[in-house]
Amino acid sequence: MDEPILYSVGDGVATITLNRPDVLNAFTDPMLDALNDALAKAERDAAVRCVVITGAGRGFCAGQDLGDVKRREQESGHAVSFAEHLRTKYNPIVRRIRTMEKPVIGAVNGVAAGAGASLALACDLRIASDKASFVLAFVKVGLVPDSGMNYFLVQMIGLPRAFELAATGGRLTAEEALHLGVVNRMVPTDELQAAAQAWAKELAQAPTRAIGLTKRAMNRALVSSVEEVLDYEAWLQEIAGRTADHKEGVAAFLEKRPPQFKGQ
Ligand code: LHQ
Repeated sequence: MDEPILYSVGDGVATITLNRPDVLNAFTDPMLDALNDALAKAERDAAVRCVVITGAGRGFCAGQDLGDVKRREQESGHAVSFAEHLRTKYNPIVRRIRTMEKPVIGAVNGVAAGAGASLALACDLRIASDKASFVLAFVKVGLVPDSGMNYFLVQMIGLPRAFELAATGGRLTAEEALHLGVVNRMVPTDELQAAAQAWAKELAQAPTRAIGLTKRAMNRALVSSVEEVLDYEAWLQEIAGRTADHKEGVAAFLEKRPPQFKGQ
């Protein structure tokens, strides 16, 4: 059987591919576990300085595999606890992406629906194929947006638009998502993987510690006062100022040469 998650590393970039293309990479439990393991591996590996998450085939991810939930309920004779499922399977993935001190790029190759759209929005950056779309599918099956969707989408596009999409199960095309700032870049489908890898490689050569600390700063800023942010920035800058990459950046500037950052 094909692995539900593929993992490869090259040029400082870990590429994680959701790999159930026949069902648009809908999530099963083994796949969620494998995704969490792959993210943990990328997080731990100092040679990995940027992560790309993408999908095999024509879809990015269609969210929870609805057939799988039904099968499990039939087999066990009782309802699956969605709260437990989210707390043990989905939330740790979202949390890991948000707290990992390396940039994570979502290379959205096609439709991202339900929790698959949440996964895309949890990434730090998104590059989308012009054929990609984001579908707030939850309400179509009588569910609430989950896996961080309520947080990310409201942050990105504001409450009125986010609520309308969630309440109607609406779809954002790649072009609309680009216009609204939900995706950073949009490219033709056949250029997506090369463009995502080129971007990731560039980020993998940047000062990784500073990027990781920036991620911490911005995560915190979303839930803090200006006063708290100012203080936290000072603290983080103390850490960044002691890194080898800071010293290298300054030396390279003064010597008028390109810097060689090592992620340390
Ligand atoms: C699928 C799926 C799928 C199984 C496409 N499952 N097979 C929920 C519950 C519990 C806890 C955790 O959190 C969640 C959060 C969620 O994620 S809820 C939302 C779950 N996802 C959905 O409701 C999306 C369902 N899929 C769709 O609405 C459409 O497939 C989209 C809009 C994604 C794509 O439409 P099309 O491009 O027209 O493709 P398609 O519908 O023909 O799908 C292709 C195949 O993939 C098809 O199989 P088949 O054997 O007919 O070729 C679908 O059945 C299968 N598939 N999504 N979630």
